[in-house]
Amino acid sequence: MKILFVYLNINYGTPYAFDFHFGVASISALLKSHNHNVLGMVYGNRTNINELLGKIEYFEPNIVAFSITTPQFSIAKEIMQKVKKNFSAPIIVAGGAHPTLCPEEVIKEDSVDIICIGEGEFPMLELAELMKQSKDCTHIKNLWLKNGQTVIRNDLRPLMQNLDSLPFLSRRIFNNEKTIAGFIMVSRGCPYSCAYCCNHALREIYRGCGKYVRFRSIDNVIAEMKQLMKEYNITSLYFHDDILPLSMDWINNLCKIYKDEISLPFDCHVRPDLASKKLFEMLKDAGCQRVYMGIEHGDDYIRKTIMNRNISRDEIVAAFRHAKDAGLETYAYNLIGLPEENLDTIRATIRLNRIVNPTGTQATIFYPFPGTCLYKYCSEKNILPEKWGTNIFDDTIIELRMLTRRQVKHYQRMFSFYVYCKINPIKAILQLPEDNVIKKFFIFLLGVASFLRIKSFLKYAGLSLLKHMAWMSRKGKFL
Ligand code: B12
Ligand code: SF4
Repeated sequence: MKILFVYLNINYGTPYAFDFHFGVASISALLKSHNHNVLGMVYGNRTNINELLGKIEYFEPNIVAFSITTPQFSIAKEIMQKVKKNFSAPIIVAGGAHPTLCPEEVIKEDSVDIICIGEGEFPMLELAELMKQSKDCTHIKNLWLKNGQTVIRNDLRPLMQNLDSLPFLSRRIFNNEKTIAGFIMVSRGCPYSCAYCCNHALREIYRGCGKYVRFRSIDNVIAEMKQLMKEYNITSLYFHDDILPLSMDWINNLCKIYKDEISLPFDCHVRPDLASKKLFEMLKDAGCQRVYMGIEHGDDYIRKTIMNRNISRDEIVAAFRHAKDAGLETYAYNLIGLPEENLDTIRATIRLNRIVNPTGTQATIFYPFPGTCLYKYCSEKNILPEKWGTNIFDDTIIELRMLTRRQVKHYQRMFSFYVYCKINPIKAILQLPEDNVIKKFFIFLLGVASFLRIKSFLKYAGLSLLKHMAWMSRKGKFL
C-alpha cells in the first residue's frame, strides 16, 4: 500500500520550528518494515496546498494520513476538505493528540474517513495489510471508521508494553534527517497530573489498557544511538521525553553504559522535585550539558491549586542550584495567561526566574487543551474561546478577567528580558524579540564598537609596522 503522511506544523514557526514527528516516524518505520511504500510531508507555514495536491497526484497514495494537535485542527479541517474535494480515491485518516482527545469532533468532519485513537503503529499496519488484501477493515482496534452514515467505534487495544519490539524511527521520512538526527525518545507517558498538560487526559483514555508510562530497554536505546552515530555522525543528543530520569535505577544504568559506549554531550528534561545533587552529578558525568526544567509559575496558589503542580518554591530553587553546582546549564519553562492570572502573578514568575537565574528561559501562553482539568475549569468559568488559536507563543485564547490580550502578549515576548534585566543587562537586551528597536540599536552599537576596535587595531598595527620598517631601514637591513 502507498501511504502519505502529512504532519501539520503551521504557525509553530521560527525560532521553534521542528519539522519532524516522532509518532509518524515510528508508524512509518513499522509500515516500511512490512514493505509498504511510505512518504512524509511537513505542512508548514510556507507550504502551499498545491504542493500537497501535487504530491498526491504524483504518488497516488491509497491513504493520506494526517497527524493533528489541537492548535492545528482548524487548519487541518480546511486542508483535508481540499484533499477530499480534489481526490476521491485515497482514504483520509486523522491521528495524533487531537483525534485521540476529541474523537467525536474529528470523525464528524465529512472529509475524514477514519480516525485513530492513541498509538497508531499496529492499527495502521493492520489497515494497510487488510486494504492490500481487499479485506474488511471495520473491526480494527483503535480505529473509528465510517460505514455510510454510521460510525463504527472500535475499542482500544492494550498499550504497547514492549517498546523494543518497534523498529527504530524512520528518520528520513521528512527529508530533513540531518537536523533531527540527534533527537531521541526513550519512553512514552508521564505519571504526573499537571492540570494544563494532556498526560492525565490521555491516561484516562487508556485506563484499563495497561501501564501508561513505559521505557525502552537500555540495550535498545544504546543500539539506536550507535546507529545514529554511524549513519549521521551525530555530535550530540537531545532526549525529547517528558521526563528522562523517572526511574533512578533506569537512569543510573543508562548513564553508566552511555558514558562508556556513547559519551556524546546531551540535553534532557527533568522535573524539579525529582532533582538532586546526586542525579545531576551523575548526568553531568555521563555527558549532560543542559537540563530543561519547568518552573511553570511563581505564584504558589496558581502553581499548586490551579495548575496542580505540586512542587514547592524551595524545591524549584534547590533543583536549579544543584544543576549549577554540578556544572550543568539550565533552561526554564514557564506559563503565563492562566485563569486567575494578573500582573502581580506574572511578576511573581519573573521574580522566581530571577532567583534561580537559569542559563535560558521562556514563557508560553496557557492553552486549554481538551480533556484536561484546566479545560474543564475554563469551561465552568465560561472563558473558553469560540475558535481554537494556532500558536502558544502568539496570543491568549481564553478571556482573562484581570489582564488584557495585549498585556499577555507583551509579557510573553518580553519575558526573558524582564528576567535578565536586573541580573545581566547585556544578556537581557539580547533576549529581546528580533524586531525590537532597542535590540536593533544595541546590535548596531556593537557593530560600530567592533568596527572601531578593528580600525584602531589596524591603525596601531600599521603604525607599528611603519616604525619597524623605519628602524630596519635605519639599521640598513633593507639594503
Ligand atoms: C516531544 C513532543 C513535542 C516535540 C516533538 C513533537 C513531534 N512533532 O513529534 C515538539 C517540542 C516539537 C513539540 C511541539 C508541540 N507540541 Co508537543 N509534545 C511532545 C510530547 C512530549 C511527546 C510526543 C511524542 O513524540 N510521543 C511519542 C510518539 C511516538 O507518540 P505520539 O506523538 O503521541 O504519536 C503516536 C500517536 O499519537 C499516534 N499518532 C500520531 N500522529 C498520528 C497520525 C496518524 C495518521 C495516526 C494513524 C496515528 C498518529 O500514533 C503515534 C505512534 O504511536 C507530547 C506529550 C506526550 N506525552 O504525548 C507533547 C504534545 C503532543 N505536544 C503538544 C503540543 C500542544 C505541542 C505544541 C502545540 C506546542 C508546545 N507544547 O510546544 C507543538 C505543536 C507542534 C505541531 N505541529 O502540532 C500537546 C498536544 C495537545 C493537543 N491536544 O494537541 C502534547 C500532548 C503535550 C501537552 N501539552 O500535553 N512537541
Ligand atoms: S510533569 Fe510535565 S509532562 Fe508530566 S504531567 Fe506535568 S507537565 Fe505533563
